[in-house]
Amino acid sequence: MLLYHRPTSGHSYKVRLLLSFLGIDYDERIVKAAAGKNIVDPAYYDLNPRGQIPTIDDNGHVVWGSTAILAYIAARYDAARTWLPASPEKMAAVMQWMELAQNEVNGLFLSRAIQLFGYPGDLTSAQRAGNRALDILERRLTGCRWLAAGDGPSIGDIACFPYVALASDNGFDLAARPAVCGWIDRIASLKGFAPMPGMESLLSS
Ligand SMILES: N[C@@H](CCC(=O)N[C@@H](CS)C(=O)NCC(=O)O)C(=O)O
Repeated sequence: MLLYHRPTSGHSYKVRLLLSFLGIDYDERIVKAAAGKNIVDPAYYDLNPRGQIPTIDDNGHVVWGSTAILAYIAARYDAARTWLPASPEKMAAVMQWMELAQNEVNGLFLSRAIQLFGYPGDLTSAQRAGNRALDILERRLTGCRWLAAGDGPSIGDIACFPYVALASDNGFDLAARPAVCGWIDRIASLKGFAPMPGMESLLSS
């Protein structure tokens, strides 16, 4: 498998984290960025029409976007189907949290990207969405160990994890959300966990 990504990209890190949990080796192509935009060869748009990362090429089968890639890898390579259960009810429960990851949690991404990487955007509305994401997660995780089924981690947890775990870097108050902090620690203690840049402290906590 070939992964197009950048080490500082949290969306790409979701894919790297699942591959790490599953123990799957991959090759990589680093896509460089300037002022919040990927510097991409025009041919890259044949792989990913949005010109974004992540994208994977799995033996000639191309998938773009972290949600689709996580679902593809879990369905194809996790024989036990723990990361994306096959039952319609459990699969839907996981996909609900993937939806949160692409909506409210994306406010955490945008806040970070605007402040640290010069992305264009409305910081106030990104922060509002980010705080809403943290409040929704805090409510869910008060009394639940994992986002979806409750009996183990899923790609829903992975999809929400990166920008939540990095949120205190750019002004969000994680200490006020103890259930979210406990969930971050639970993910960081799973076998195969590997941090992205900015998360190294999780290894020692
Ligand atoms: N919804 C997409 C978002 C991907 C995304 O925004 N990637 C960023 C890097 S973290 C990117 O490629 N930004 C550069 C650009 O949009 O040109 C996903 O989940 O894969």
